[in-house]
Amino acid sequence: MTHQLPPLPFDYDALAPVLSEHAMRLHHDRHHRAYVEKLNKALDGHPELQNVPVEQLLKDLDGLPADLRTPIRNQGGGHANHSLYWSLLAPPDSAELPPSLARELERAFGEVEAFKAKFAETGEKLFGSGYAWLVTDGSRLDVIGLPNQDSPLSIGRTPLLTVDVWEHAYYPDYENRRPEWLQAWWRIVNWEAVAERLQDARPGATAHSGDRPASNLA
Ligand code: MN3
Repeated sequence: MTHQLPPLPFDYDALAPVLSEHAMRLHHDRHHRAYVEKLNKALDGHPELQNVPVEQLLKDLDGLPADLRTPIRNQGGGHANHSLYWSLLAPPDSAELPPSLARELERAFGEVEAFKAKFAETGEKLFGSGYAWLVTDGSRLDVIGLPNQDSPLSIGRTPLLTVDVWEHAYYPDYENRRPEWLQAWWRIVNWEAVAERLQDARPGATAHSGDRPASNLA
């Protein structure tokens, strides 16, 4: 049993012109695949952990065998973060912000535009590679930046929305213009998926207790 690269939930060209087919093939088929392969390699010597969802492993890095902590954090994080990321994207201008989610964002950040400004600024200012995140601890919403492939799950937060600001995520289409990428990116956010995740992250939610497994364990 090994982790599998999940197919994109849309066609490779579905996000154009925000992201080109070329950029999506590179990002999914090369970068995401590499994380999955390295994750499986790291788990080679630990058959007892091969069936554990990667999100589960990320929630307790300190509880892992010492030789697995760094590979799970980096490669496991890379797999979980990309799987989540794809699920939060949709064809340009196809998704509307559900009123319920808009209200939650207003409650936390004053207004939706203030949330967007904080999120974009967090992505712009993140030095090097990483992601900007909208997270919850079960009650309040927060925007944070995390470096590399670090997952909010490892610090006890449930991720609701994220944008990849590794150069590989935007360089083919935007070169070094990260702010331009972060501006265009709003057009491909799958707001329904974000609202669903928030719903599931609430205490007492029945369907899921927070995150969803990214890994195909079949
Ligand atoms: Mn990436």
